[in-house]
Amino acid sequence: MIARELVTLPSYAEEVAQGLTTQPKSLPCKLFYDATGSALFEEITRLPEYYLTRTELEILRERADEMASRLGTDVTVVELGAGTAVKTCTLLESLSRRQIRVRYYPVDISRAALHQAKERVESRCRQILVRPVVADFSDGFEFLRSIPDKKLVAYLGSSIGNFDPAAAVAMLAEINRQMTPRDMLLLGTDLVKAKSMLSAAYDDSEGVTEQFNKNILVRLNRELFADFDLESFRHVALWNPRRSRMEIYLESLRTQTVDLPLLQLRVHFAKGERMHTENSYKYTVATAKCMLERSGYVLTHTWFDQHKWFALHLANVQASA
Ligand code: AVJ
Repeated sequence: MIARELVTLPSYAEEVAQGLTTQPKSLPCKLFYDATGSALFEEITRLPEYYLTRTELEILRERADEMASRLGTDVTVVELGAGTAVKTCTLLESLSRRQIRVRYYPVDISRAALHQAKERVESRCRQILVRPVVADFSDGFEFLRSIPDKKLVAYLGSSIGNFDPAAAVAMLAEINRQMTPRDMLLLGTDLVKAKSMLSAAYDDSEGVTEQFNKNILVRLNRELFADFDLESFRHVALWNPRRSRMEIYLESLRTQTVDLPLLQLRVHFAKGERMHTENSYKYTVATAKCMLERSGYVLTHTWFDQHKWFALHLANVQASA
């Protein structure tokens, strides 16, 4: 027996209850990123099949000088979801060759990641001022207003891919409202490509993505005292061409009932029933351009890697009528 009144429910409890009692069942993908999940994602980024991180880094490295010259001088870089700032370093170095002082504001919810970001950038580049910002995007982007200078707001890694088109536009528009007319946006999007390559990226041969997906269940077992049997679910990654997205599920291998005592919930799963855990949208230049225009930006340039697997889009703020 668990003394319910002694346990504080995690903030996501209501969302989980919602997702498990709605058909088809789903869990919010933000639950992936506890300490274990963040480490597993880091591992994913190093997998041979997961081309995204490596490819984006390659574009940033090879085109850093060109990007810097398009940004002009006196630009301050604000990176949303910066993590440990592995990718932005080369761009910052290019900028610091062109201007006297470069300010870099890595923004993340993880204080620990930001600490590493500061150490990394400062050790590589002494003339860069690092000002970490701890912020949760669900609280909005008002902090952008308090950052002076001309800003480049970078949102990399195909993180935008987790949002449905309407939510992506809403978020980019919300960022746009906090920007000044001379600010710019650098957006990383994964691109539509052969299904076989997409499937491999989200269902790797070492099973790291499966572990990453199932870590949600491990977390609910630990934090909500749920009794998900990990062996009774399998990882499924499907390409949905109509909606241009990879869909990630946990599929029940048998008829089963899962108990979530803290939510006072018993959830029934049919054999073969799929619980949705994540979408990862893939763009074309046309669909990315459309998304940017609907959110108040003008696309000015897109950089690709040699295979056109990934894209980095530079956009200006639309002049208001
Ligand atoms: C962190 C959202 C960019 O969609 O590729 C990787 C997450 N999920 N493998 C992605 C993820 C499964 C990743 N993003």
